[in-house]
Amino acid sequence: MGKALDGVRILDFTHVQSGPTCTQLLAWFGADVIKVERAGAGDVTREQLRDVPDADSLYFTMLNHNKRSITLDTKSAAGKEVLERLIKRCDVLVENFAPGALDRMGFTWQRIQSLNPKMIVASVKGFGPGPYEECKVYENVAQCAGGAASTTGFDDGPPLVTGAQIGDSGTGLHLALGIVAALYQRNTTGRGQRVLAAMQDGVLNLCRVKLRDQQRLERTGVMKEYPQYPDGKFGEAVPRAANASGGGQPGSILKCKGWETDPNAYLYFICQAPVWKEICKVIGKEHWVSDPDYSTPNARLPRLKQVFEAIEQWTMTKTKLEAMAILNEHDIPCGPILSMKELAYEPSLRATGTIVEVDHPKRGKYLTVGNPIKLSDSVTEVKRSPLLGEHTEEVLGELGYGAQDIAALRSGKVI
Ligand code: CAO
Repeated sequence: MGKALDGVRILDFTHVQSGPTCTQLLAWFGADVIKVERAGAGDVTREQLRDVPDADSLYFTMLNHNKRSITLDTKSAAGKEVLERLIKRCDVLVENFAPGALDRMGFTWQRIQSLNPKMIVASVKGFGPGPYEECKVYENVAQCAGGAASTTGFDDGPPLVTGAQIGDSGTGLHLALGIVAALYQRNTTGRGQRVLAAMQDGVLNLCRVKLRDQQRLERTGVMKEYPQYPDGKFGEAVPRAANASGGGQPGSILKCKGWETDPNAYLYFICQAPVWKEICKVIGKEHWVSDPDYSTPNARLPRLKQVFEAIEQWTMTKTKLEAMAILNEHDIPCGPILSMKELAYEPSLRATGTIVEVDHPKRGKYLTVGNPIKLSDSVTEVKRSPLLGEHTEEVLGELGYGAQDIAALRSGKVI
């Protein structure tokens, strides 16, 4: 069976995390992704956070599966010529350089269009047009500038960044969707277009519910599902909500058996209104079903602290997985706090290809996260990341360069 993006050629000028996340997804769906790297160095992440001497780091390998790698000095005259041929042959150019780098290389949008009017040029930048557009941006800068940090953490503590890479990988996901949409539109227009995913915009999109809350706060001055209600104070901006649920059903993280020694012996408990009766039964508070102070969601809002304290008295008598099994029998939504160790060895994630073991010639076997998006007719097979320049000769051959030309490029340090 073919793959969804068979025949799509991607000129991959990405590095670090945000851009590589995007092109890895496209490669998993079957696109031919040609990663262009500087000879001798390559993507800076090849050597960042190394755990095996002289082998590509997990940082690099886990973001660059299913790609081909060529080395090319795109600032040299001969390198620019190779790049021109690549632009003419590819469908999409993806880049996440600092602002202006592609222009400085001599490849403006106008120039690329004149070389290949069908080409889609997709970019990750830190900020969209405006006062900060020239700034370089990394993950946590985006989390702070996109509203995530100011709304994450405990009320009495500083802003917090989250381990989920919503700035980098999140924006890579947004960009991938933009590219697929532009490819689809090209079927009718016959033309390429530019696709921009700014990291600030991507994070803000993922923090959409907090902009919802900002407007609710401005209108009513209070948000009853936040931990600041009823005893604390609300200011002018959405406060940090600790572990309160961001939706219409209150929730909280509760201790489970073993919490004193196990930092992950916790469970997220959602106090979903339709199963209130079952919750009361499970925790032994049947009288709350008819008690007017607790029987309705609105009555419970000022008493959420007491409600969750009572539920926690029960969860502390069970391990997180025991509690989950019992709660699921009653259709009560909950989530165990799973550690990376537990996820790495979870058999069901291995069975679905969400966690995959990959073999690498220099570093041996390692685990990675496979394609989280499953297409029934385009199944992802995760292939190891390329060594630096592993496919240079193969790709140059496809571009029409003969053995002598390639030798000349090599001796001139262009590749
Ligand atoms: N041959 C020759 N030169 C090359 C090349 C190649 N194959 N590949 C890259 N270069 C050059 C670029 O042209 C650029 O040169 P100039 O500065 O002279 O124009 C230079 O290498 C460095 O590129 P850069 O500015 O993108 O890299 P940096 O390390 O200084 O900055 C980063 C890194 C991530 C801060 C910046 O790229 C950025 O802000 N990107 C956009 C936002 C983004 O994606 N951030 C997420 C990164 S993941 O946390």
